[in-house]
This record gives sequence, structure tokens and C-alpha cells, in this order.
Amino acid sequence: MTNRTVVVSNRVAPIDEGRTAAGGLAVAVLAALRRSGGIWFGWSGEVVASPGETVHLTERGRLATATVDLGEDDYEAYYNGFANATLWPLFHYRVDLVDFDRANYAGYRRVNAHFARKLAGLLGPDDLIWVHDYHLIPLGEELRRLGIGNRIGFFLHTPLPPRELLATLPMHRELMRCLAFFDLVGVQTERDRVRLCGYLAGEADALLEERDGGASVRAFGREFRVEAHPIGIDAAHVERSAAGTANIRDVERLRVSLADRRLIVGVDRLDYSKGLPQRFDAFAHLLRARPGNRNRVSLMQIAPPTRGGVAEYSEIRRTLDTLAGHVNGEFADVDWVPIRYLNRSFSRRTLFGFLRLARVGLVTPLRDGMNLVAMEYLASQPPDDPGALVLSRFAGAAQYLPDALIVNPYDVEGVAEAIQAALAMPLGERRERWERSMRVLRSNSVEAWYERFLARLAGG
Ligand code: ADQ
Repeated sequence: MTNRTVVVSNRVAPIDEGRTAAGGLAVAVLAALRRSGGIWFGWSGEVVASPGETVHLTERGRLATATVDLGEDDYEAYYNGFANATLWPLFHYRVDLVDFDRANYAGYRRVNAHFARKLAGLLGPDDLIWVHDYHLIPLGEELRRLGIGNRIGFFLHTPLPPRELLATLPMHRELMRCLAFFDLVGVQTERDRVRLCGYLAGEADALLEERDGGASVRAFGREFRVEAHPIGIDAAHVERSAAGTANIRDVERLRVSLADRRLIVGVDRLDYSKGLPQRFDAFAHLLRARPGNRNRVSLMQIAPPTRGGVAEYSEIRRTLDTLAGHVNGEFADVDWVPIRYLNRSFSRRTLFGFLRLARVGLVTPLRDGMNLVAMEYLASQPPDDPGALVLSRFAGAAQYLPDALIVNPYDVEGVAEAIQAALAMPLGERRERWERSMRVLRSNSVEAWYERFLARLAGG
């Protein structure tokens, strides 16, 4: 890759982030930017009384990060408001939770325009610009308004709902029109791509031509491409890392505490899209319907709270506290608690160690763009005795991992039966399913995803 790359996302990982601390995506972006040279631009994570015009620049060789602070009003309207109380629920099909506040939309546009002004001053004429996620949909249009003619790509990490749901947003046309200012729009799955094309054809009279594994679109007086580019993980790194976790103190403590009981594990941000109440219900159903599992299996659910500034997140937290309490109250024994519910983060290595100990990985979001935890669970397994993955059909990952036990997360009894099947699955079958899944993961690493998207963006 010869062009310099400029990555733009809401949050920017610190440039000195250690390999173990950073998420897979952050590691991949930093490594790739080091190779090609480039900038990672976004919000600093700081909310300040008067943000001013400062851009915080950190440079290490050919790699730089550039961040800007947000004022309190902008933070509320842009981040807590339009991004996380409007677009996040809407894109996860939760129209019932969507906040339709026009003032928040104005704040969202204001912050995108501000980001564009600050970013424009850092750009060279040949830079490839790659914008990430739902926080920054208008950024392409704002950059074009400032005369930026570079190639600009956009990738949506969340799902995209069907046209009828998108159209509930009062400013849906204005928002979706922003996509036309990018040269390439990437989504996680073929289904998301078809939904986006369906919206563009139905609401914007787009002319669509299916070719080269995607669609060339003419809409809103512009031409652009829409393609599916499923994200992956660095499977080799997770495999190596998970294999060396037995001596980590928390992993050892977990193993000892289980004695000869089987572990079922869930790891999610505490978010209503992740289907956690249904998951707890399914586990309770398993204990009720199959009493042989009592005192024989434990569910450990790790769910660090996120987005505390959005009301729905305090609500889902309360719901889960109550539910976990009920299930534990009903089934716990003097030496056994059925659900270990932990509202905290762990280092990635420790997480991989937990995943490796689990006979069943339980990944049952009601809706998810991809879901990297499902992949990390598989890559963490010991090859000679791998566990089984129970995976929601509504996670993008289900479209790439048909060898998981695919479930409907709303069907509590069905999920309980799938957990039972996973617990009972013979070693031979577990190995076959795992090996086929790992072939998929190894052939689509996060690095390959990154390079492929940029090559498509550069290629015209
Ligand atoms: P998320 O909704 O955050 O991502 P996911 O894909 O599972 O969901 O990624 C979460 C990442 O955070 C994983 O790498 C996981 O290991 C890590 N993580 C989760 N809980 C943790 C904890 N307690 N401690 C430490 N690390 C933890 C969004 C979309 C997804 C899409 C990704 C990437 O919602 O659908 O797959 O982006 O595109």
C-alpha cells in the first residue's frame, strides 16, 4: 500500500497501547497505520467546559493520533443523544427505544462538521480516508463541503435495519444521503448490504448495478459502491495468547472454583442488544427442565457497564441485577451459585483464559453487526478438547459460522435445548465443528479485512 491512510472513528486507541491491553481492532489499525504511515483521528474521550480549537497530536515515526475534545452540550447531543439514543437502537431494530429528538440531530451534525474542519487541516492530497461507524455518517459530506476530493470510505460496524424501520427516523433521507458522499460504503454482511440497497432503491430511486461482489449505486446525484466486508479477528494471536493463560491468577481461581463442574461463558458489553435477560431466562429454563444440571454447570456472565449517560443502560442493568438475583435465589446451593454475574472488565488475556475454560460459549444477541466474542471464544479453545459455541442467528457472525449451534435468542426453551446439546456434544463432533469454524476465522483475519477494504477503496 503506497497511500498514507487516515482512519477516523469516534474513539482513538492510545498510540502506545500494549498488544494485550488493546482490542483486536485497535491493534490492527495501529499496526497497519505504522506500516502505511498515517493518522488516526477522533474524539479524545474528554468532555470539557470550553473545548476550543485544539487538536491533540501525538506522533511516533510515521504514525500519529489526532484528537479533539467535546463540550458538554455536544457530548450530550452527539454521543449520548443522536449516536447512542437514536442511531444505536434504530440500527439494532429497537424502534421502541429510539429517541427522536431534532436538537440531538443538530448536535450530531455540528460535531461532524467540527471534526471535518479539524481533520481537513491534517490531510494530504493522496491520503486514503477511512471513516468508521454510525457516529460519523455525515463526515464524508462535511469533508466534501470543504473541498476535500480524496477517496473516502465508510464502514458500518452495526447492522442495518430494513427500509421500513429506517424510515421511522424523521431525517432518514437526509442522513442516508450522507452515504453518497463516500466512494465506498462497507457493511458487515451480505444481508446488511441487501438491506442498504433496498433502502436506496425504495427511498432514493437509486440505480443499482450488481457487479464485482457488490453494488455500484447512483443516487442523490452521486455514484458510490456498497460492499459487504465482514470483520474478523487475529485468530493466531488469540490462539497463542489463550494457550498461555493457565497461570493467570484469575483464570486459575476460576478453574479451582469450578471443581469438576462445567462452565458456560458469556462476555458482552452491558447493552440491551446483547439479549442478556433472555439468556438468563434460558439458563434458568435449563436448570428447571433438566435438573441434572443443577450443581453441575455454572454460567459466568461478564458484562461491564457502558454508556452510563443513556437512560436505557441503567434500566437494563437494573433488570439484570434483579433477574440474576432471582435465578440464584431459586437454584443456589450451599456450595454452588448458578450465575456468576460480573459487571467489570478484564485484560484480554484473562478473558481468553476464561473463554478457554468454558465448555459452552453463549453468544445470543438479539441483533449484532458481527460479534467478535463468538470468534474469540472459538480461537481460545484447546484444539484437543474444544467447547461448543451457541450463537444467535441475529449476529452477523452466524452467517460465517454455520458450524456453531445456531439459535433464536427470543426462543428461551430453544436456547436451553441448544445449551443442553452443547454440553452433551461428543468430543469428535466438537472437534469437527471447531476445525471447520477455525478455517473460516483463519482465512479472514482482521488484518486481511483492513487491507481488503483499503485496497477496494484505493482501487477506484
Ligand atoms: P461490540 O458491540 O462492542 O462491537 P463485539 O463484536 O463482541 O461487540 O466486540 C467486543 C470486544 O470487546 C471483543 O473483542 C471483546 O473481547 C471485548 N470485550 C467485551 N467485554 C469485555 C470485558 N469485560 N473486558 C475486556 N474486553 C471485553 C461492535 C459491534 C459488533 C462488531 C464489532 C466490530 O456491535 O457487532 O462485531 O463492533 O465490528
